[in-house]
Amino acid sequence: MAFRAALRNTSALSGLLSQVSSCNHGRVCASSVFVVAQQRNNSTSPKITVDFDQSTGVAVMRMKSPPVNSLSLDFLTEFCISVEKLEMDKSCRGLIITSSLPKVFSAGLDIMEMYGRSPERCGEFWKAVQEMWLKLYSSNMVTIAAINGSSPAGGCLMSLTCDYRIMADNPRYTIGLNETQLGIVAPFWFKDTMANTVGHRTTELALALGLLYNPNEALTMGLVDQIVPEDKVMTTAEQAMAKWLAIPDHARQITKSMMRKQTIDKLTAKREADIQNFVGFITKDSIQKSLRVYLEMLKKRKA
Ligand code: CO8
Repeated sequence: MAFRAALRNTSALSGLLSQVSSCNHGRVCASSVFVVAQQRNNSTSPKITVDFDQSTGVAVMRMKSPPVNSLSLDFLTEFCISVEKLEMDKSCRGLIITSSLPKVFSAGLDIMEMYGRSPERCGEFWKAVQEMWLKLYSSNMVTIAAINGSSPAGGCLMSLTCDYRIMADNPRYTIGLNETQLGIVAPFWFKDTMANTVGHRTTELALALGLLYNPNEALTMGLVDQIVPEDKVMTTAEQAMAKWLAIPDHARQITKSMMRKQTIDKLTAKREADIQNFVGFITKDSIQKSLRVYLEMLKKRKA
C-alpha cells in the first residue's frame, strides 16, 4: 500500500528552511518581473511529493514546483531531505524521479538564484546543488529518471545522475547541458557526469555549443536509454525498475560505486574550491549581464 511521506512536517526540514530564509539577503532585483519570480521562489508550499510503495520497495518522487520545477535553494533543500530519508529507509530499494507538471521535467537551476544575489547566498545555493548531485550520483537505491518533459541544464544533470533514463517521445521536449547558451560554463562534475554517459567527444561538442537534443537525438547519442510515448513513461519506468531490482543489491551497488567513485571523489576533494570558483564566476558583472540578457530572452520568447 502506498503512503505519502509527510516531508514538510519534519522538524529537520523546517529547521533547514528557516536557516535558508535567514540567509536570504540577496539584493533586490532591478526589474519588477524579477521580483515576482523571486517571490514565487519564496513560497513555502511543498515542491516535491514522495509516494513510497512498501510492497515493491519503490518510491516515486514527483517534482511540483510551478511553473517549471526550477532548482531553487528551497527546492534543493526539500529534495535532498527527501532523498536522504528514502536512503536511510532500508526497505526502499528504488526511486523514480518524475515531474507532475505538464511539459517540463525540470528547467534546471533557478536562474533567479544566480542573478542579483549576494556571494554568501550564491555559496549556499551552490553547496545545495553539489549536495543534490552527490546524494543522487552515489545513491544505493536504483534511481530512474522518468523524463516527462523538457530537461535543460540542471534538469539534465539530475537525470544523468540516475541509473537509467526514460524520456517521453515528444519532439517538443529537449534535454542537454545548454549552459554556454546562457554565457555560463558547466562545471567539471557536470562535464564528467555527461562524459561518463555519452563519451568525451560527444560531451565536448554538446557543452561547447550548449546543445539541446530532442528525444530521438538523445536516444541515439545515449543521453537517454529509452524513449516511449508520453503516456507510457511511468509504466515503462516501473518495468525497468523491476528489472534492476532483480539484481542482488550488493552486486549492483558495488558495481555502481566502482563506475562512479572516481568522479564523486573528485568533487568531494574539491568541494570548497568549487564553491569559491562558482561564487567568483557568477557574481562577475559580465556574467550577471549575460544572465540578465538570457532572462529577458526567456520573457520575450513567451510574449
Ligand atoms: N530559472 C528561473 N526561471 C525560469 C527558468 C529557470 N531555469 N526557466 C524558465 N523560467 C521562468 C520563465 O522566465 C517564465 O517566467 P515568467 O512566467 O515570470 O515569465 C516561467 O519560468 C515559464 O517559462 P516558459 O514560459 O519559458 O515555460 P515553457 O513551458 O514554455 O518552457 C522551458 C519551459 C523549456 C523549461 C523553458 O522555460 C526554458 O528553456 N527555460 C530555461 C532553461 C535553462 O536554460 N536553464 C538553465 C539554468 S542554468 C543550470 O541549470 C546550470 C547552471 C550551472 C552554473 C555553472 C556556473 C559556473
